[in-house]
Amino acid sequence: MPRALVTGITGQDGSYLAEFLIEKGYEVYGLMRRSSVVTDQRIRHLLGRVELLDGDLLDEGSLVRALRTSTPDEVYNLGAQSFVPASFTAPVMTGEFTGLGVTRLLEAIRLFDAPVRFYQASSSEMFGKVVEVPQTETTPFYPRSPYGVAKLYGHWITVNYRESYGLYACSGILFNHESPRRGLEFAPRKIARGVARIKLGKQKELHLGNLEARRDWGYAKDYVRAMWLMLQQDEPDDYVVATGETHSVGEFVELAFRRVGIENWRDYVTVDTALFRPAEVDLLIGDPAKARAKLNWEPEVSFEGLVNLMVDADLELEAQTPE
Ligand code: NDP
Ligand code: GDR
Repeated sequence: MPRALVTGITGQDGSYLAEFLIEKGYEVYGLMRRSSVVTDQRIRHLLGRVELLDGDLLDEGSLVRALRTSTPDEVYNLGAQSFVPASFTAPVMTGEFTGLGVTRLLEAIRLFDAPVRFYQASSSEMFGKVVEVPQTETTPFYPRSPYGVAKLYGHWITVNYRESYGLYACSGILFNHESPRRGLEFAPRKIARGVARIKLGKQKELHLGNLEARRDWGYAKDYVRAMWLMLQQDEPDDYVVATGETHSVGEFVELAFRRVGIENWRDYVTVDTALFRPAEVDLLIGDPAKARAKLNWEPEVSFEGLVNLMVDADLELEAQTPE
């Protein structure tokens, strides 16, 4: 039975990846940091099928212990401070979690001295103020937030450990991916939930920031499959994972309202400049040709399919939740 250790198992991707690996017959271990509040909502249905280990990307010793307990074949480093606006208000902490955290884990793996395969959750935010359209594995980086800068460090330290120590280490440059399990503060989930609540009469309007920004949005379940595929190849490498389509935040809003039968969506949306970022990423669109050719990976859910499934899920959830 192959064994995997997943950091960030309580997050959106961690929960889908854990499900995917269990289905593949893996013994799954998840690193979970202590909290005074409950953080296992996304993996509660998996309790008993995943082994949860106490640990924190800030604490090297806890990473060493997690490796010793799990003796993994594969390590997926999904843990991070992943919300871009929070990185502007907490840039140093973001650097610690999202940047240096990668080195702590890589160093723990190097000293553990076993043939572990490593996946790093890198991000299209590294392309930031894009210098090439669409973005590929060879597009130069230009991050626009402390988060993007921290992820860039995580990307290069992964490449460096591969080249310096021969570690099987891959950096997956994943573009935005969403699901009903997405955190409430990210734009697509905020929109899906807001639209559902407006439809049900629980909310009057939706406050959003920049509606012009464009993203390449996919479905999280499709993207965790790509993570796993990267670790099954003969040689470690870096891959862009994207749909190859770009849409504006405004388009996401329009489709979401349409899903619940509301066409005059502008009547319900207020643009709040307080939600604008100090530096914005205006346009992202990835070219997944390498992932398609080498990993045989294809996204299965379209942009409209994603909007619809997210709105439908939030409608169902909100209908069951008393105010
Ligand atoms: P989430 O924000 O949903 O999950 C982040 C996870 O990291 C949570 O489990 C969180 O734990 C954990 N975490 C945070 N800080 C620490 C720490 N110090 N030590 C250990 N664990 C920690 O992110 P996603 O699931 O959406 O993303 C997964 C990864 O992929 C992240 O690294 C993200 O930056 C990256 N990424 C995401 C993309 C996306 O579109 N979703 C695109 C590209 C990259 P807790 O529950 O305790 O907060
Ligand atoms: P992003 O995702 O920053 O791309 O990072 P997010 O959904 O937060 O923003 C996408 C775009 O929408 C605009 N926007 C708003 N964003 C939020 N959060 N809230 C709003 O009200 C709002 N209104 C407009 C933003 O300005 C932005 O342009 C996500 C994260 O998951 C990262 O961890 C990951 O690395 C990247 O995707 C790829």
